[in-house]
Amino acid sequence: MADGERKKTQEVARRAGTGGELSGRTVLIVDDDPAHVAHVREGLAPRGYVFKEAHDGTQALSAIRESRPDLILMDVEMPGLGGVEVCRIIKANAGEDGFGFIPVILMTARQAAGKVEGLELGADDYLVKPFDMLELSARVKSMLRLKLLQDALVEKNRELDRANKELAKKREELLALSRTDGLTGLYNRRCFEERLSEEFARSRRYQSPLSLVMLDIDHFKRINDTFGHVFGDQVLKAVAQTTRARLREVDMLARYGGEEFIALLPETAPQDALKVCERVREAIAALGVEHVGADGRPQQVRLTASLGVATVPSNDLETAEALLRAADAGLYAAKGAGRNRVQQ
Ligand code: GH3
Ligand code: MG
Ligand code: MG
Ligand code: MG
Ligand code: MG
Repeated sequence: MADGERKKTQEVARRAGTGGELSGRTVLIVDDDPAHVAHVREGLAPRGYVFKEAHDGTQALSAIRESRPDLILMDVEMPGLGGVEVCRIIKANAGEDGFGFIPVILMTARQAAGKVEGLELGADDYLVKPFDMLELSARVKSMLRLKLLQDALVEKNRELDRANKELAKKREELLALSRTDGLTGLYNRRCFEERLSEEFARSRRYQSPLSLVMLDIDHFKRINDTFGHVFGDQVLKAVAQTTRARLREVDMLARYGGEEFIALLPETAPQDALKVCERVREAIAALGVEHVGADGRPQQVRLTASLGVATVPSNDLETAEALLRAADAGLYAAKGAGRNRVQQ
């Protein structure tokens, strides 16, 4: 029910001296006999509930859908859809995406017939007409208390669910953060090393080629010294982006250290790895990173990088460390041979 309506009813009940957390709760009375509905309403009136009425099972179902009552008082014998059948439908839809838990008190003129069946189907209580109004009132009260407790539990569960989801998200974010290099957004060295040992093992098992590339920016110290550290950082980002764009999705690129990058190329034989490295080298050499000087004039700063590459399986590379060392040796040789080149 609408908050406004509930407040108003609570206020009325408070003034009438009934008050309490139960006033303003919605009670749906279902009976094909209007006189009986009126009788029940009258009997419960001092409690300050909000009443809804239905006069057959079908009406009852639409009233439930519309007003989500906190309690249903329902006649068993009605033309068409009977109370027991409606009860069955309510209880079959008691899930969170259905009606939720709504207590049902069945009312019937019959003595024992239908009583057991109704309770078996999930009716929460049972009254035989004609009943004592004080007893009805007391049972309604206790059922509503149950409903309130149940609602609180459901709400608590939802809160827990939300908190759990939030935690899982945070965990994911932290995990991603722990794998990422803050400046370039590439994987960091630790993450790379984990992946290297996995890929190395896989390459071993399936005898599939695995290439490892080490890339180091040439004379990076000069760039820093000439244009400043902040600009140097921009260059690192540009190199990271350019290199990443030249690799395949399955290749892993990481920042290995200051101005050193490292790439893992699964299923890549020496000749293909060379081609990839050449492509990367050319792209970096063609890159111009814009620097705006103190005089406000922009300038395209050019740079180059050297690359070393090694591939397994190979007779003399028995471990992932050996593969790393071989690529590093290639890089060292590329530097020695004049930089801006690839060495296998
Ligand atoms: P070489 O061609 O032999 O590689 O020369 P180099 O100047 O690139 O090599 P060196 O190892 O002498 O210098 C690397 C420089 O990279 C020194 C260091 O200050 C700088 N550097 C390392 N990490 C960062 C960083 O995160 N940002 C910036 N701007 N500079 C960095
Ligand atoms: Mg009836
Ligand atoms: Mg160095
Ligand atoms: Mg360098
Ligand atoms: Mg270096």
